[in-house]
Amino acid sequence: MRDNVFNKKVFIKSVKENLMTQYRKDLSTASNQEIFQAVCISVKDVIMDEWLATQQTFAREQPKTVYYLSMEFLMGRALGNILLNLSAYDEVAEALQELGLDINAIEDEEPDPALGNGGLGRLAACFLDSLATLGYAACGCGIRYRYGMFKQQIIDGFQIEVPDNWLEHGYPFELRRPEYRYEVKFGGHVEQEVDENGKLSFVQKDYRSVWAIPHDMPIVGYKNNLIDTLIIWDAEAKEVFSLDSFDKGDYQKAVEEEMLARNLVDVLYPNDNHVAGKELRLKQQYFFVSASIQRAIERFKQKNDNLMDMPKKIVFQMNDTHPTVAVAELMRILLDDEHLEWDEAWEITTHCVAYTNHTIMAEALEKWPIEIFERLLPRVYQIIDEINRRFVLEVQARYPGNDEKIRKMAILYDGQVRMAHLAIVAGYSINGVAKLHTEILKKQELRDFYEMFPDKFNNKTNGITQRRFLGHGNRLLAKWVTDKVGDKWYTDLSVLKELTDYADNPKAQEEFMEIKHKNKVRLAKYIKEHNGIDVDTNSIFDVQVKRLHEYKRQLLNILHVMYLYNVIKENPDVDIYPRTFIFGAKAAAGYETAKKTIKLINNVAEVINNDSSINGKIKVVFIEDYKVSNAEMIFAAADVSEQISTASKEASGTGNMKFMLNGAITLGTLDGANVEMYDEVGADNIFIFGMSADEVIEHEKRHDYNPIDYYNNDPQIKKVLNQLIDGTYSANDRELFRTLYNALLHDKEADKYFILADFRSYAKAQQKVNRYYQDKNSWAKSAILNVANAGKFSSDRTIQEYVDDIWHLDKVKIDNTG
Ligand code: DL6
Repeated sequence: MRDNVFNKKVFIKSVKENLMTQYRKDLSTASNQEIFQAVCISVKDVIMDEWLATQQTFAREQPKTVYYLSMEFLMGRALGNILLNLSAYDEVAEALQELGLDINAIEDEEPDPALGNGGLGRLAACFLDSLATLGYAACGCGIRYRYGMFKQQIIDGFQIEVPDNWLEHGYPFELRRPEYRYEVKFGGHVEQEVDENGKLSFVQKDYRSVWAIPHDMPIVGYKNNLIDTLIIWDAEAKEVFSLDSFDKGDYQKAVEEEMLARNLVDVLYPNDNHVAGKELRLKQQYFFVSASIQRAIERFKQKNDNLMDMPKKIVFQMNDTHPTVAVAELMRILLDDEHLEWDEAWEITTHCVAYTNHTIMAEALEKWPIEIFERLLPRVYQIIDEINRRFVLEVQARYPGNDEKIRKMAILYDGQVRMAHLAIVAGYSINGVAKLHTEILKKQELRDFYEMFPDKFNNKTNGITQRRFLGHGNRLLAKWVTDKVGDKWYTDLSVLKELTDYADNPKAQEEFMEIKHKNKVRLAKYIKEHNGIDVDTNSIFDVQVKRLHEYKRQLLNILHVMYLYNVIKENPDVDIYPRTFIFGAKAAAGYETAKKTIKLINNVAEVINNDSSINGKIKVVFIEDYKVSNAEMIFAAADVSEQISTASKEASGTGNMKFMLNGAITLGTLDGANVEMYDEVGADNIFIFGMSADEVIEHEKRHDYNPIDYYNNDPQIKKVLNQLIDGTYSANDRELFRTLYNALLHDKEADKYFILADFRSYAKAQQKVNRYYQDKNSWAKSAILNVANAGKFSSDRTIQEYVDDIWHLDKVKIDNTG
């Protein structure tokens, strides 16, 4: 079937036909966007067959399904990835070439569906890829935001946020499914009614509601004919108001419902590791969670009549606290719609929901004012109240007279609903995303819960899909790896270990560095086109790309660049191998310190890049609009991967893994998954610096850190900090960066992320990088060993662990020979 469609002739014919039927154009007149759409329609034809076959198999075999509930899915472009997983990439590239078209140019026509902020959303996307590839029944459930993560423009060094209208041309791979719509209700009040059997029931009255309309996106497994589904929910008004109903009492209601539907899914909140606490956000959460659970239960009931069997067929994985209202919504449906008793509903719920924690940043743990919750979701709130009442009794029984425990653990406390507590009380599994992170959860953040429910806690170290981040993003290296160890790595990344045999081989080293160089040339071209900066492709490409957050310490990196610049200016002959410092980061729109850091990076770039006296020894580049599609190219070109968060703060990181897989050497702290990367690759092939997590936590407990000491005792640090306020990087404006200066030295929690404490050790590690790179063989050896030891960090491994320990799914085989 596939062979036939991706046969060059057949494919070309189909693309031409699509151009004709869709646009009444031929190749000579069609735009690249139109050709992209035509190509996608041809590809979608193939997908449809396999998608249907998968759904039919699922319907027949009824495998247990994981519903991955996530506010964010940062999918990145689909076309290239789908072609790769269908094993048709080369054929389609050749076919397009015959038409005089470059597949890269066609791929560039696809908008990045940026329905996520960063790590958490991208992880969800990698997980779906792995679930489909490993042959499991999975359904991602999220929101079809009309505007995804904003596009970033850098104007005069400042970040400007531009709306991301990703649906402008229509998205070719989505399928609108109005036949599976569900009603989601907000507001009103709850009344108790007694039915004919004398049973008490709770009914929500005077509510406003919307339709949740699913749009299905295909998640194509790698060469296995299996296609899972990502459902993204759109909101539509239940009744479209019309002037006809002006005189009817329902006019006001119709207008409100129309407004509710219109605003509900308009935009993704652009905050990473931070909650804005907006009422609309809670509406979004409830909206997609309610619709997803209704869908899951309806599907279940089509083939099963005993709801008590639900845990055998369904698991809801709650991706962080955002979807944890699922606990109460599932209870509500089981109690009110399915008329189960509390104990039965609780039995089902507590065997169907599991929770992943992705952060220990206090500001990211969601809490909602009870007032908002009760007003917006009155029945759901009643249920949470009851869950809380029962849980508090449990705590009292376990710790009699210990009110402190209740204060720390209750779900409702101090006028707030603590969503993480709700998830932990109900969830049968609670996992962190890297070993260190899970240990911190157990010993610090969630210590009381761990003491009470030790068996619920487990670790699942994150992973990434090698198919996108090596197979698609770095085709040269992918080919080299396949030449050396065969192509099994596409589905079993542990085989990369066999590359160890090549690490010392000079020829392999040379080939490897040649590929790295070609990828650097590709990125340099992109930088030239987008930034107008010429970079030296023989320089070290030292890269930090990720969301901008103080704990990730982009500020440490740029302060070090400023320090290095001072060193070169003072001693022009100093031994510094040419280095290009590359940054890419979006800051949440309201996050002033983060935005100032972006401005600082750009201003430093402006000064350094234009100083001919340093002979181009160092350059600084800020890549605008960092996103999945340019990330693939950036990882491939990196020599050094900056993973320099304050130890204990980065739950895992996944960018670190993508760099490693592409043969960049990590310069990092012992934080998140860096710790496990260090264990895998060995101390000789990674540059570690800085305080340990325990040291950081100790300082935080003792409140004894004083950054001023570093300022006073280290003249070079002092000089760099003074340059923030002496106009060196701000055309004599002494105020522009004063907030950054104060944040490091004078604010209440000055240097909260220990930048000055780690500065010297970072600078030393950077010096090591400088020396090591000049020993070409050693560098190449270490880089190859990074690839060789990246096997553990495949999301296939992570997903298999979720399946074995939490989800217990059945493998499904799709026979699509028909
Ligand atoms: O688990 C995925 C990803 C981790 O790799 C990052 O370390 C962590 O910061 C991120 N967490 C979040 C939390 N979001 N909120 N809100 O994005 O998760």
